[in-house]
Amino acid sequence: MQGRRLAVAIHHHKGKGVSVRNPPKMSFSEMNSDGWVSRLKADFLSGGAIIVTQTPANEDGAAVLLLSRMIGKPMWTTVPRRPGNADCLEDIVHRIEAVNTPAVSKMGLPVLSTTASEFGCHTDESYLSEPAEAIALHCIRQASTGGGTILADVRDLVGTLRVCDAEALRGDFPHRSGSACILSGSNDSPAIRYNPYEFSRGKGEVLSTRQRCAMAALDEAIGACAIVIRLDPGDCLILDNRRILHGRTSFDPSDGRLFLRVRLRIS
Ligand SMILES: O=C(O)CCC(=O)C(=O)O
Ligand SMILES: [Fe+2]
Repeated sequence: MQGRRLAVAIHHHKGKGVSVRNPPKMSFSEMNSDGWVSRLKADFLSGGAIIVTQTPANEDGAAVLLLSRMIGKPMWTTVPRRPGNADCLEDIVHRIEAVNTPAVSKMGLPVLSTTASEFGCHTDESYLSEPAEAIALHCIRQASTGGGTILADVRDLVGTLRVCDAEALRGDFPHRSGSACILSGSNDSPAIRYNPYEFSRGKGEVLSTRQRCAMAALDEAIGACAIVIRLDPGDCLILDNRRILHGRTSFDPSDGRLFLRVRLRIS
């Protein structure tokens, strides 16, 4: 995207969303205790985010798949193949790491999850007719500095946006494979699909001035509400992709940062 800064100012611990600021944590090692799985589901559904700590940090993807299946149905999606993917249990576990030759999207831009660059707040698959409903991000290796996980709750964003901008975001925005509204749902239970990189380009279609202003207001609201948490190896973050935007700060590519990602359907 051109001329616009992403995640301008990240305020640590300033967001209003209690849930996203401090996602509930559960330990993988206690999985066999009574009610663990029901609590995992209930806490995930109420807060939109949960962290499972002490998840075995193996590259094979077995642990993140096990947790994902407790929440929903892992989805197979086409992502550019990258070195190492063959080592994953299944094609549905994606490696997120900086590689020497980043993958290139159909639009000719680097796929950010294969780079060490900042990846501004977004929801995954914003350009599909049915984006993933949840995603699991499992930290296998973390960077020494940077690589922080940026989170923003759509409920906080709606509380910050002017009504006219929120209204505009409920209109149709062109993206890579069609068009979709950015905001949906009721004011009490709003949903979002947003990727600034996707929605600022559309498929060659031009956004109206009103739409561009509304997106700028959304980016500003994200900058004001987003928080950064640091995931450590063994932490598996599970997010409601309709409610919690995520991103990550840049990091040193030589650090070998590796996350595994699974996308899920939960309904
Ligand atoms: O690197 C991360 O922590 C997140 C990457 C991401 O959001 C993605 O690949 O969709
Ligand atoms: Fe993502």
